[in-house]
Amino acid sequence: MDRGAFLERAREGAELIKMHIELGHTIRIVSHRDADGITAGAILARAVAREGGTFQLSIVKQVSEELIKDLAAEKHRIYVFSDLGSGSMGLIEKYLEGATVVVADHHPPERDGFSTDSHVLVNPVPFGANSVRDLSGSGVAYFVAREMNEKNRDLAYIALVGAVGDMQEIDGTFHGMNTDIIEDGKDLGILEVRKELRLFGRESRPLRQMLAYSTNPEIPEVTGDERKAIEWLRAKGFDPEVKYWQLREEEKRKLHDALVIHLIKHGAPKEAIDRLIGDVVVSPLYPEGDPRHEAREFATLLNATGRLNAGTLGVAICLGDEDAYRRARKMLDDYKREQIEARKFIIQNWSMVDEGEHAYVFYAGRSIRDTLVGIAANIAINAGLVDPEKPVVVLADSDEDESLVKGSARTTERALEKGYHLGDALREVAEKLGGEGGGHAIAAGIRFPRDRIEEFIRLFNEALEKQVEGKGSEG
Ligand SMILES: [Mn+2]
Repeated sequence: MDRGAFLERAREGAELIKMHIELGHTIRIVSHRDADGITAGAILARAVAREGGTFQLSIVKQVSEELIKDLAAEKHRIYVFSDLGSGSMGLIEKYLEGATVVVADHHPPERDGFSTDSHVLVNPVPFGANSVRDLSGSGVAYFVAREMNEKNRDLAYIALVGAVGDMQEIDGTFHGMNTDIIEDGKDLGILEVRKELRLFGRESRPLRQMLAYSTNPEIPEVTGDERKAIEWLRAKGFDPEVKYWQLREEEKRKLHDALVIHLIKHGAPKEAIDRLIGDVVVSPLYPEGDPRHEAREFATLLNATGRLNAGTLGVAICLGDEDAYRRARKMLDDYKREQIEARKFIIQNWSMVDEGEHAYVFYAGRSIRDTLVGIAANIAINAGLVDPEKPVVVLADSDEDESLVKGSARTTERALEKGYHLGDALREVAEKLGGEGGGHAIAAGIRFPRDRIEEFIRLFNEALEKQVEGKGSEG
């Protein structure tokens, strides 16, 4: 890729942001809610603050026409989008015409650039980069920040956390401009790239879990079975309770060798073996054993805050806020506990379910949080409580509005073959019940008045019946 031309573009974006800071305008930052977007937002926020500017930041799931209209109504002079925006250039031009806009993103853009000077697309793809491995959204934000001020090189580790969150090093090595960020970070002594075991849990999981939960690659006869992981580790002379970071260098090598031999013996593909040991980014800014010490664990933590609609808490963590970190950890622990309790509740109370011709409907009242109904529906399927050819809906009282219930429908590929489309069915039913619904064929959601659950059960079964009949008449 043409790094020089890309950096020139990053400088244009940086100059615009600095100009508005000097004019005293609030920099309106909008970023994506995954780890890449959260780190990108944090990098831009830090860069603005460093110049003495003020910012307002939102972490969002996606860009929609609604969002851009709302942003336009805020009447800011400058908007900065990170890790998103490249697919919404037309909408941005339409609604944010009079404002300055910088899009710092890595997704393939609608066009190679904007048509006005006040809008700048900073994106490495038109310069020949591969969007999935050469640079992430946080990396683009990093280069904009670095063009604003050389001091922002101290954000290199955060930028790489975003890159790892987007799995830019999925084949085991960093590529493209990600390697430039690594060099910056090494120069400053704030990060290190080691050739290590790339399985999740280097800092926080005992080896038995690190191996048993390994899915990329899978370890034959070990993945998915903690007891076997313990046996395997003991047989090779390792303490299953120890964490990877606690191993001495020669112990790490011994573990790598044993795993490679195990994979070869079980006929694992060469790519799986190559991926096992590779680039692992760690930072001395955090103590060993802290999830923030290693980029993948850090990224996983940030992803979780995003999914729990607490992306700005993730941003605060990136900015070094210890209190935000403690709050996020507690939130995740609570969330995990709630998931375990939801699982227990649904298994113990499954007899309350309404089983119709085409669907199971389970009303959990307040016993399951409304944010967990999708997970609960999956639990019912995966725990074998249901016929896998029949869709499942779990309903719970809405946290926000007592008069409503929220529901999620889930099913299996096998059931879809009968002609079901859960999103279409829930949209249709929601219209009749005065609610809102829709989604994918296999997973969908709905919200409607709580006093209409009986009707919902009837209408949903009818809607699915129609879909099956429709399918039958096609053939
Ligand atoms: Mn991204």
